[in-house]
Amino acid sequence: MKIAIVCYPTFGGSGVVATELGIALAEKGHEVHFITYKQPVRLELLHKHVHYHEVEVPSYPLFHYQPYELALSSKLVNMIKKYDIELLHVHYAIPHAYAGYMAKKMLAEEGIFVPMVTTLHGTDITLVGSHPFYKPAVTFSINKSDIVTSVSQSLKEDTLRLFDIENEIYVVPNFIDMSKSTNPFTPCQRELMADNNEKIITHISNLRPVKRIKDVIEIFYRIQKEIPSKLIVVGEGPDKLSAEKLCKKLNIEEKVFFVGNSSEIDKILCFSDLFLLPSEKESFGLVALEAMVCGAPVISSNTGGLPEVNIQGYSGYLSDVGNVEEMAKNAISILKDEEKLSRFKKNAKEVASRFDTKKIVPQYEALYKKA
Ligand code: GMT
Repeated sequence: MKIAIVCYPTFGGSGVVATELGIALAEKGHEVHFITYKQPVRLELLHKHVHYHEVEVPSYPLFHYQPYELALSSKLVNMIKKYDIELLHVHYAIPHAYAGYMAKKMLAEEGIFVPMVTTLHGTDITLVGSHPFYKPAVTFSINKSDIVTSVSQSLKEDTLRLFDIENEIYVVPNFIDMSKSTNPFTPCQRELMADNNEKIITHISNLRPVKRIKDVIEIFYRIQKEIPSKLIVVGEGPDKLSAEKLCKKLNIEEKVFFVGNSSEIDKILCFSDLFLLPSEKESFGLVALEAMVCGAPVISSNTGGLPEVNIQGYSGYLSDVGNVEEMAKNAISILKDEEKLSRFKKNAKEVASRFDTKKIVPQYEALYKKA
């Protein structure tokens, strides 16, 4: 099948899922065309079935806001015609589903029918999409999609609660390539970050308020009082500065490394003993799955789709949002007991295997056929 994928090219989870899906589809023989404003961070164009088309938005002084949706829908029309694309899969409703629908309508005028699959990822529904400024357009574009998917049961329920949805929503969970977890080419250079007697705790996110980075620091502060340990924070975002200040205030700056964005998180996760994700909201928590596949148990909040990914008392522990005392207590209970730690590491990998690419990608293919 010839498939066009529209996504955000940045470090966000939706872009990562879209990119990994495109790569997996190409490996299965589909012809995949990524259409976005920058080459997605995890996309290497070293595959004969993978193509990338950049959306350019020429700036004009009259425009206070550059019309990206307009440029995207025009690009979609041109690429769909040029490459005889048979299916359009848009990730993140805003503005991709809206632009995709406009492209569909323009193509229909020329007698070309292209079905559109829209995947809802989380913040497009729970944070941004439900705002009154966007809600009518988001409702419209979800209802006009030929197939709608959500990355968790929890996100499906949120969507049905927040919007007037007439379409069926299919739950297709995020996925992970299990073969990467046994990649012998990933060196586990633990000694670069910590001494032998220290545990390594990791957090990865875009450091936005929804990730509650302050809680990450508070949890680690409590852990390091009892267990010799280091914290690695991966990512860039608006809350980085205040998190650094908090580390200074708590006198733990020497034990916390802010390493910025990374496209090689598997190299960091391979030596992580524990992963922290105390988010305010999380439709799925792809990063928790990425940690689990590398054998890191997860201490998370119990919000949104996280209980569908992190299994209480098995792959980690879940607590109410903001309950840093309990999160720290649970983290310590795993880290101080070597037998428990290795059991939880094994369990984390086992749970991750339930979300293997091989099990999930066929679900998307079946929906493409239906569309
Ligand atoms: O986590 C973010 O803020 C980025 C955001 C995105 O759309 O890129 O992530 C959302 O989509 C991910 C992939 O489906 C999910 O794993 C994340 O849980 C979800 N984030 C939130 O719901 C806050």
